[in-house]
Amino acid sequence: MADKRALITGITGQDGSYLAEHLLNLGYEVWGLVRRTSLDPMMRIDGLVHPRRRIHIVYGNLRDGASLRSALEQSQPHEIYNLAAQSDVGISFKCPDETMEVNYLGVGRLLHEAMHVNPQVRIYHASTSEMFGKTPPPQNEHSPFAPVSPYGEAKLLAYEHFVKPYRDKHGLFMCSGILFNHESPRRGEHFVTRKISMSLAKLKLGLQDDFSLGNLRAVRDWGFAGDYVKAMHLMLQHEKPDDYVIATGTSHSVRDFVETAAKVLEMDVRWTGAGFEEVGLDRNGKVIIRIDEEFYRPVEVQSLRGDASKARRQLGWSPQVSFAGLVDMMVKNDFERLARRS
Ligand code: NAP
Ligand code: G4F
Repeated sequence: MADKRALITGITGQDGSYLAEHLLNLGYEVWGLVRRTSLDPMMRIDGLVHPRRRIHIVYGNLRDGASLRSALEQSQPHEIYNLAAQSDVGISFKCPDETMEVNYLGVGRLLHEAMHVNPQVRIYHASTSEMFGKTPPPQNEHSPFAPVSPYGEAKLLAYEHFVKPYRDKHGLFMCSGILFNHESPRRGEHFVTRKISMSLAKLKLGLQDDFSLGNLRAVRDWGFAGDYVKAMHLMLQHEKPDDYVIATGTSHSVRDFVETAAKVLEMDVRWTGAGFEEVGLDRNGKVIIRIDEEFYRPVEVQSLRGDASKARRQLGWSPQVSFAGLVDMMVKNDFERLARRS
């Protein structure tokens, strides 16, 4: 029997899959909270590394306190990783109520039940660089929060109204990871990096003619999800609970991502036109990328670049995969998978 049990909410998501693998490798007994409509948590883990029976499934929903109580009583975790969220910033403008319900109130429900079941439990909570919003880079733990999206607002409310008070007033061991964008071949297909890697791979294979993007000038600090889940675990092993920025410290625009990804497939992209009329052309002058207002946000976080020196100093954490390495990994994975199918 494993010495340590961990409960992961959001185990069917990108981070949940990498974290489950990491904890299983460390000898943890891993429990995952899933909804009735959730993906099979093993779908992202490919079923190769870990047999399904090594993840214990409990049903629950951050919208439902009783389900969380029952999941906690069943799993009796030493560590909880709260990764569950409505995690799509663009969708948060369309579904602000659901975003608040899960990303803000859901956190309160979980902490309330966790405190009741075991006040000694250690909890990681997934905060986000989206909370910095308008604050210019580089952003660290002392930078002011200034969210511009319902997603960022909900995450900030959860941090201020639940995470900090449960830690500072009620003595719960709570860490808030302020993670900058992290990606992987398991990234949801509606996030921009995966949309680009998939679309270019399809173009290369002749499975698609073109695709549309929104704001090419947005700048993000993109790291590899497999590196970032290790930081989550390290936070809960530290002597005291705290907040940590996790980032690479380098940033690139969406346009850079497209160009770097195209090079991996030996494709050229040449840009012409401006604003919504701008297009990306291939080497034969054919339009392969268009700009569509639909993919613009009502308000945009223009630029994110994190300073993770506190995590480096206190946790000994540093990212291992570079921007070029990440793009290469994502594009090749999509290309090879699609090529096998076609
Ligand atoms: P993701 O792939 O979108 O996964 C989200 C997970 O949340 C899924 O497992 C989903 O389960 C679950 N979920 C959604 N609503 C739920 C509810 N009401 N009750 C229970 N589970 C629910 O997200 P991710 O990229 O792994 O991100 C993990 C966490 O880190 C999120 O909290 C996100 O906001 C935060 N974050 C992510 C990044 C990033 O760049 N990836 C950066 C900063 C912070 P279903 O399968 O049932 O839909
Ligand atoms: O990939 P994105 O949708 O990620 P975004 O909005 O930065 O949010 C992600 O990172 C946050 C951390 O800062 C997480 F908290 C959150 O859960 C999520 O994981 O968009 C990245 C950028 C944006 O500026 C967006 O406007 O790409 C721009 N973009 C341009 N064209 C697009 C598109 N984004 C999407 N999703 N789709 C497009 O076609």
